[in-house]
Amino acid sequence: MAEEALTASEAARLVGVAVTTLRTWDRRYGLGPESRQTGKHRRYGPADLRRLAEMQRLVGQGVAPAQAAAWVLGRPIPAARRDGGGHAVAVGSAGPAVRGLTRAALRLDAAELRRIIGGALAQDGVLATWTELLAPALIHIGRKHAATGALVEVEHLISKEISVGLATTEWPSSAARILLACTDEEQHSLALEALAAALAEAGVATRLLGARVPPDALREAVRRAGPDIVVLWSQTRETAHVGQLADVLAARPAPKLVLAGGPGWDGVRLPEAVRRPRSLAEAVGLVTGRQPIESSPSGVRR
Ligand code: B12
Repeated sequence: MAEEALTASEAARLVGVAVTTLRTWDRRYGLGPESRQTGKHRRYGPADLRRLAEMQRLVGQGVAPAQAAAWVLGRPIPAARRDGGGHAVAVGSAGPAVRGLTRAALRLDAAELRRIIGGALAQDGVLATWTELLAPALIHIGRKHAATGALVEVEHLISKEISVGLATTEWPSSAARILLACTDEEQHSLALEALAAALAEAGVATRLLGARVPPDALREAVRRAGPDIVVLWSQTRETAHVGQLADVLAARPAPKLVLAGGPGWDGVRLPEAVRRPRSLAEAVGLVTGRQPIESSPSGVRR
């Protein structure tokens, strides 16, 4: 990116849009040069060019220009018309840390993602970082993806960086009596990775099998490891395989506690003995037995 200030047509050429588009973005969304020179032609500096390049990338991915401009300028995102409204990403009203992380993800800035995630984990610990920073950013990006069909590469990059950050938590030396697994074909493993890291931070070791654990493999892992506690994660209805919960409950010796985590289990009739934590804090509390935890009764869950 050029360091010297550029004219509108030079900036348009560099970013790869028509100069009329640049002027429209300025007039409609206030995406003009930040420092305005009175009496002279307005010049675009490096920060302006970076914003324009981000705007161009988002629009190129199918994000509505008004929404893209709001992302770039850090303003509340207007509701998208294309998704029927109401699914806009309200990143502008999120905390500055969530905004910073989300923006770094949108720019595909891996180094910044690693810096922010590593710094937050070191400073605030896993529980607070996941609950207040990582989960909100993921949910924002997920909504944006649902509204536009774009940003799959953004989801992949932030997921990878979150995994890397969570995996660097120090591992306890105690024997692992807890088994964490996603259900068959369930690729959403991050919440379980957060649980493993939060438990490690609390001094509790786990065996984390991760994504897509088929029924045979889960049965075998339970048979061989004989865990006291099993947590099965399902993110979507399609992967809420109640049979896998039944398999775990049928193991001998049976685990003392079986948890079903994730929104996939919502509205699904679960075996009576299964507990249903609703947050990372609740799951940590149930597993460690260290916090007074209120968990919903079993049966059909909402
Ligand atoms: C990252 C991501 C991915 C990554 C996953 C990487 C990884 N290693 O995990 C990748 C790119 C692989 C992926 C793939 C897919 N994804 Co995806 N993904 C997401 C995203 C952005 C975040 C997922 C996540 O980690 N969520 C965890 C937390 C942050 O969210 P949550 O579970 O809703 O949190 C609530 C509770 O669970 C609780 N909570 C939060 N944390 C914790 C922790 C614990 C321990 C507990 C107990 C509770 C708890 O609090 C929250 C509020 O109630 C979501 C968006 C979203 N809203 O989640 C989409 C999302 C889940 N994905 C979606 C889809 C459709 C897919 C795909 C099918 C896309 C495709 N067409 O290929 C595939 C494959 C899915 C499969 N078969 O498993 C949809 C699901 C829609 C649905 N309900 O059916 C979502 C919601 C995006 C969307 N809005 O469309 N995805």
